[in-house]
Amino acid sequence: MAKYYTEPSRTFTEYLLIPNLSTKDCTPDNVSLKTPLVKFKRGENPELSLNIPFASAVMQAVSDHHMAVALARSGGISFIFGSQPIKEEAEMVRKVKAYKAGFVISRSNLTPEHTLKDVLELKEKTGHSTLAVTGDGTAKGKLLGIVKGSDYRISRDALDKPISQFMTPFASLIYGKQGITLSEANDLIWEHKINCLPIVDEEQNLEYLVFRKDYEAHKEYPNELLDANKSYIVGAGINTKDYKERVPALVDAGVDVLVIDSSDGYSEWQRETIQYVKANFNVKIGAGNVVDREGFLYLVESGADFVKIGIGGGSICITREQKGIGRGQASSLIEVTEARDEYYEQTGIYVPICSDGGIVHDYHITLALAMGADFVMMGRYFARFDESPTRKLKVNNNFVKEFWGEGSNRARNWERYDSGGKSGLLFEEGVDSYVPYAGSLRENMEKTTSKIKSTMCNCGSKTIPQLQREARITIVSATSLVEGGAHDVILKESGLSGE
Ligand code: MZP
Repeated sequence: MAKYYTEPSRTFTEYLLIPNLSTKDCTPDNVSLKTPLVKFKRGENPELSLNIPFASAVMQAVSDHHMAVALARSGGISFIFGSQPIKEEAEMVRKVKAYKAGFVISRSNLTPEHTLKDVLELKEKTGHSTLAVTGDGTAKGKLLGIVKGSDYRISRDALDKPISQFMTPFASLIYGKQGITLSEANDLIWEHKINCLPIVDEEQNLEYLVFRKDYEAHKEYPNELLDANKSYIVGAGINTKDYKERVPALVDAGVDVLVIDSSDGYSEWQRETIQYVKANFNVKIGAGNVVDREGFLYLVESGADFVKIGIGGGSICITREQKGIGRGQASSLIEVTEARDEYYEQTGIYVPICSDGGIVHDYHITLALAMGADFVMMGRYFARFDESPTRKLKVNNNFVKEFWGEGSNRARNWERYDSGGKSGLLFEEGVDSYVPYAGSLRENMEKTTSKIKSTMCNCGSKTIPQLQREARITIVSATSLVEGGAHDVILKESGLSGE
């Protein structure tokens, strides 16, 4: 006979947090959202942590290199989508790792033989008023000079005047040497009252440009998630089919952490993939998705560095309708957390849990953390922002962004849903949709994190581990759900509400 669960499968909306005593020092400014990304032994620190508990979903419509830079800047991590050719995924990872906060690869370059006309044309095309002059006209060529607006006078200089006659030559330039830190570069910028500092290597080849205005912007991101070389931390999705080719390419591109992206991770294919990666590479790997203790322990014993929880709860997901498998996200999380905590108790190894999918309201994130998740993965949430890779359109007079599931015909990510046998998507498990456009990632995340911190203060918690230990959570009855929103009043329009 089949096993029957006595408890129904529940979602976040069915729960609420009950406040604990808020001590006077428990203010949002004192709350830390730092959280482990990969497993660690009791008493040790995880090798990778997040500064905020946010990961963007392994989806074509969400996580490319632009999203990865924007999210790492704010302290979270993106997992670049794996449903693309290996070379292209590796290239996206490489772009994130090459992106140095405040150090930009020069995008407007000419040679000394080019003319003032070329300068004006390039300036018009790119909008850049500072141009690098290199031996071969490339971004990494030997730096021979810089051209800025004050080096020429359009009214006096002939358009065919060669750059060599009016550029500021290398001998007169203030420059930084390879390896200089951003704050040292900034000191030079201030000391010499310049707006742009070129950085060169030992052979005088141009590495980067540092701009005064970028440094100011950089200072506004105190939570940046950086590696030891000051590059942004980035993750990437893999599957259990082509991992022997995909993983070496991603590791070569500098990926920090991998995740096996699958709608059902409780499989021998995941075990084989994890074991292959562990045996051949020194890179962290998460696995999933699972929704129960058995699935969790199977992946942990296979060597997973973190485990992703959730089947069928994603906003674009129709797996439950199509196949009748899945579980309410809250129920999954509660059971897996119990298994994780027991495992920690017995072995001294803490395995972070990622709650993936089904976050609709900001408070769901706090609930997920209180229920034991160490971080959440979101698709819909991030798809709404400027930084997501999809088109912004106007539909019925409202701005929207495109958002489609990995199991939709549009993404054709059959590896994520494959259960062995013949390849190909025989039926869809996801939809193609729009989400309301919401503006910039940064502004939205500031609002969301301030809500999380505020709720944590209500719960008397200054850290996520404390919230996980001390939160008190209640189920809400169907009737009291009504009481949760505004009710029995006639609402006026308010610019202050909304997620
Ligand atoms: P959400 O944050 O949009 O609710 O959910 C995002 C999650 O849904 C992803 O991280 C992934 O686990 C899952 N997903 C992605 N595509 C599909 C699909 O096409 C899907 N069914 O379920």
